[in-house]
Amino acid sequence: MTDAPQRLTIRRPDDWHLHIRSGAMLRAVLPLTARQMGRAIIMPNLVPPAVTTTQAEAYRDEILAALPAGSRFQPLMTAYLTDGTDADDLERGFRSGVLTAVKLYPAHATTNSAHGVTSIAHVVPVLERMQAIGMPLLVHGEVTHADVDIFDREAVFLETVLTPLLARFPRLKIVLEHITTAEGVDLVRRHGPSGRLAATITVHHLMINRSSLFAGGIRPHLYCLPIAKRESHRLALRRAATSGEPWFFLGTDSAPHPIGAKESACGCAGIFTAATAIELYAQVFDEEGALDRLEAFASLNGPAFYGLPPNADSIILERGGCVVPDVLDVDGRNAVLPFRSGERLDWRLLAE
Ligand code: OTD
Ligand code: ZN
Ligand code: ZN
Repeated sequence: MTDAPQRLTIRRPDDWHLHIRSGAMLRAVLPLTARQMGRAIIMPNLVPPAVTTTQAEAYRDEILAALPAGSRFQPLMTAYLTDGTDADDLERGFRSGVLTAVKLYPAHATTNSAHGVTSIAHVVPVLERMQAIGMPLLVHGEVTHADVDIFDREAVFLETVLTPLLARFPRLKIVLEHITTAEGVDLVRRHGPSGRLAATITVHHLMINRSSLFAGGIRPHLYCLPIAKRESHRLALRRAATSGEPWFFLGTDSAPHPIGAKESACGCAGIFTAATAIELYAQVFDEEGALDRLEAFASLNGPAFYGLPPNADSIILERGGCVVPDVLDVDGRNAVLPFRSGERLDWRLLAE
């Protein structure tokens, strides 16, 4: 115990998968991420979704206007792929620096994904263009057919959609977002070395399994998509995240909803981890005896995959802990419940 590090200095991390919404919710949640992360890939599943370069640019301007004074946080924008997406528009957005990537949601796979792609066949010309210009495709990897069990949706997607996609587009850069299964880990390991496939891993999927959703009663705040899987999958994800392999990196998928929308007869999917994201990841890496690999996962692997430099500055984490805020007020009427609300964590991010 005596040689356990008390302090950890790492390059400033980035969040390669984040939902921050718009309006009052954006203004409430954004400062929490901006305090920790240098950059974040901003998910486009607004209502209505950000589909075009112009819409992504307007959303970026709203985010920049909501940043605390002096913040150097950089939002990296994505466009929501639809059956009707215009390849010329995406290319313009990518070349002008407005767009970093394109997001593929199978129609109805998750919150606000009704406009998603109904079949890969409909977007072949767009994917060909992205492959040609080196624009990454970010994938929500679940099939949505009602006859596929919710716990099997990722594994079936890997087999029936992603594997053919990898074969059809051998040079397209793909990020399999928020992986939740051992099968996902295996596929990324298989294709990671060629530089065309990587995965983000959320901290909640490193911390909870499907039994956690029903521990002592139904736990709506632990409901997210893809849904947490059984314990063996959680352990495979922990081994992957802490392995140091460059094709796994940090993406919280922090997805805030008002408490009333979660605690409902039909509660929304999404877990809000942004308030203490890096502290939660640090705890997992510490538990796995892998604190020396946190920096690669949180701060180096993501930029390398996206072809960006790591952040120039650093953060300091200190053992001794912090308490997760109880609730986050949004606008006096709505509030969000952070993951592990009110609980003590082992690490604390030092203020600048
Ligand atoms: N999953 N909730 C949301 C998105 C993600 O699939 C996702 O990326 C959301 O609320 O936007 C969720 O459970
Ligand atoms: Zn998703
Ligand atoms: Zn997401």
